[in-house]
Amino acid sequence: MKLYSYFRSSAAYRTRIALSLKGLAYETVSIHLTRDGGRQHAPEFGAVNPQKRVPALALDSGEVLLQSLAIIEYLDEVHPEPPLLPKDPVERAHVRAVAQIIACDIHPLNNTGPLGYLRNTVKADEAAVQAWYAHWIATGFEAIEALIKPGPYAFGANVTVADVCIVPQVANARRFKVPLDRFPNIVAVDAAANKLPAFEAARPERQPDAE
Ligand SMILES: N[C@@H](CCC(=O)N[C@@H](CS)C(=O)NCC(=O)O)C(=O)O
Repeated sequence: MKLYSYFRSSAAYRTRIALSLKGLAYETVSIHLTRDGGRQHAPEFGAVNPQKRVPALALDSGEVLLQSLAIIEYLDEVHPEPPLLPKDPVERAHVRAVAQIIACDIHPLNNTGPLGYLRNTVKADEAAVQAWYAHWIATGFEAIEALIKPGPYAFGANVTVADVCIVPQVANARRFKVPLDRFPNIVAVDAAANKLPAFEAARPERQPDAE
């Protein structure tokens, strides 16, 4: 398999964690999201992913999968061990809710496109962009803090898609110096997950394209 990735992309980071947890080998194809105006916009990559974003996972069959949560659920269905979603439908819904708070409600507002729009079109200064970034993380994290209980992972003794999404979002928060002292559950879950080799291997600084 080939993972179209960028070391700093938190959506790619989620996918790398899932691949590592499943023990699956893959080749990294780095798509630099800022160099040359963003190499995701190159026609060759558009032919792989018409949405021009990472991650994309090219299967050995040549089929290309998009969207981190769709890719992760595909991996979980085809390689069920270890499971990343609980069997109980209610617990599955709780896990997916936390994953979606991050992937659907926090991350899209803090993504490259909206931040570029704030800077270049709205003409917001860096302090305003930073405040925007911190605001959407804090809003989403307030909900997640109330929904999880370190056990040591977000939903008990087994890693789930919730942890797979929390760790990269915490890394983004730290990179942008967003205070996390109001979120002890999230910080504890992040620390527990990061002790696992699969999470360690997926870290941005461990990637072949890390700068
Ligand atoms: N919802 C998508 C988000 C993918 C996404 O937006 N990736 C970012 C990097 S984290 C990207 O490729 N941005 C490039 C751009 O917006 O031009 C997913 O979960 O895979």
